[in-house]
Amino acid sequence: MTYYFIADLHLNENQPEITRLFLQFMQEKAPLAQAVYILGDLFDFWIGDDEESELISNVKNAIKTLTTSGTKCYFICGNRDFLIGKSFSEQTGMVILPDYHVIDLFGTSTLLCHGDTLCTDDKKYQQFRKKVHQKWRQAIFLMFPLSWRIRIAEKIRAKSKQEKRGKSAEIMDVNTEFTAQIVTKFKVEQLIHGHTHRQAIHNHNHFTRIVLGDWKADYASILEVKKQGTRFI
Ligand code: OKV
Ligand code: MN
Repeated sequence: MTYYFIADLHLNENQPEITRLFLQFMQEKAPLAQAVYILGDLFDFWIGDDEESELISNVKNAIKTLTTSGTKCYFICGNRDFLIGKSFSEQTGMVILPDYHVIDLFGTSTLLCHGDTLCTDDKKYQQFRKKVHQKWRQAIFLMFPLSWRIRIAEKIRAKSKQEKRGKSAEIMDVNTEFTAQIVTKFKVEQLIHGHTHRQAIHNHNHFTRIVLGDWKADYASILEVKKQGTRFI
């Protein structure tokens, strides 16, 4: 019995090597697992399930093939691909989970999340998140034709790139007090998240915090959890 956890692949057309690594993982490693958990930012951006491209269809096919062959695939939305919806889920068999989700890993209660909600020091980002997560705002955005959404998203990304230059490394990391509170609230022994791109296994006083890394052209951050142990492969 094996579980795999990945996050922050940020798949995009300009880095085809990462998509190739993902497809390789989905064909070679994932089918041997009980379940694959994708903890957000599978895609670098997502403006609606109606967008189509070779990249998107290759990824959808890989997930569909996996779920059809019996491996479960779960997804928690990231700060970039939070608009992935029901249609994607139905086309691929990938189950979309809420922002926080507790699972049992061989007797260890484990909280899963993307990780952006833990970065409470980044006030600007939390403000942005609150806005774009409003159901009415999303509904209106999704009513626009695809060509408008592409333009709007490009504008938002350009503006965000500008603002990011002024943010310190500490602001971009999780807030330790808030994270401890969340872990207490959910009464878990372990937390797995991504988002900060700082792959690590932290042994805190009352819980273990596992941070999934981001994917690069020559590096796939994959956490493997077996009864015998937990490690990055
Ligand atoms: C995702 C981030 C761009 C960060 C817009 C309503 C609104 C959704 C949207 C547009 C942008 C996602 C969907 C994207 C994340 C950025 C820039 C910074 C920090 C609206 C609902 F407001 F227009 F009505 N969006 N896209 N950023 O390009 O994928 O996470 S995105
Ligand atoms: Mn993220």
